[in-house]
Amino acid sequence: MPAVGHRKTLQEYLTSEWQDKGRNGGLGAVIMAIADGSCRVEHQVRQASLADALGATGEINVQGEIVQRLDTASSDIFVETLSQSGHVAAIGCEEIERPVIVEGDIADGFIVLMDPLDGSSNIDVAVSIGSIFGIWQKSPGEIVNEDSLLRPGKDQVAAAYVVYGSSTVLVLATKGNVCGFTLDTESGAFALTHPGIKIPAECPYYSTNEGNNKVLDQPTQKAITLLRNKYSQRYVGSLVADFHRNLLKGGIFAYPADQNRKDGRLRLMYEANPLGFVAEQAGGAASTGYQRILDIVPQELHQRTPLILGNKDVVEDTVSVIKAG
Ligand code: AHM
Ligand code: MG
Repeated sequence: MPAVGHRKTLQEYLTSEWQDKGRNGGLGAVIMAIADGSCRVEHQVRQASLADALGATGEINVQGEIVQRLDTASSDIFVETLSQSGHVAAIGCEEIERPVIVEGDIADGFIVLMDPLDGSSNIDVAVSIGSIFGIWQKSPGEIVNEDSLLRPGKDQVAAAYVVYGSSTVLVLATKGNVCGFTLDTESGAFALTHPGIKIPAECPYYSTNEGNNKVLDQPTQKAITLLRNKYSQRYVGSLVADFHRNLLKGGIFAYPADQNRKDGRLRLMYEANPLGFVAEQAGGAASTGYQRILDIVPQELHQRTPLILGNKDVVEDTVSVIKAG
């Protein structure tokens, strides 16, 4: 008997919970395409070392970063499952320079922006990594082109991420609701294990790359010093894993701009927007230090942003220190 037992599977959850709320069936198909893709990615991640599938491809991506073989494999898998869902009109991907415009007449189509495998530096060393997705709905009759992907994060209809850790968990956020589903590797089904996620009021942790401290400006150094003096540090170096822990346990993640990364390190469309949406729906907040992440009107697909993410009051305090200068 599968470990899923009495728990609702993701498929059952989408059918029962979403139908009542009159949600468009297309969004459920997009979520199942993400779930199906992540099962395949999970398998590749677990088997990669045995299959000699680790290491770099030798290519540099549009971000100027070394492409890992699993980055490419994950990107290919999700482009395939999302394209075949019949409800995705366009896909933007951290690993692909130009958007994938899906052919065919998709009336109630969605636009998905994704980081197919987040945590590049941890891929080869068996440390938690993940996949991140932001989902927007196109207007009925809208002809989708490359510019159609440049939508602010506040217009997302849903966001999701999958963490491939000691267990594989898919977290799904829609307006006012965040739920987590754990993969039962025997049956291949995700089962509801974390209903109604809210970031705890307590904030035990801060997560930042302390090695960057010396290149931060003075106000940001001051803000990080305050976090350091108050909270315990936890930093995996995979945004998905750091965020997932802070979402469930309470915490703040900060990757600010610095002298070497004037626009920050992380990507607005693939990382900050989806996780900012999840955080807000769970009662948290996401900011650049000066502006709410979800209010940013994107100028280009691969743009970077500073990111301060997590418990609302701690994000607000940190932002006020940075703004005070
Ligand atoms: P990636 O999408 O290429 O993996 O890069 C993003 C990752 C995040 O997961 C993580 O928060 C950050 O880069 C870590 O950066 P650093 O090694 O500079 O601390
Ligand atoms: Mg990433």
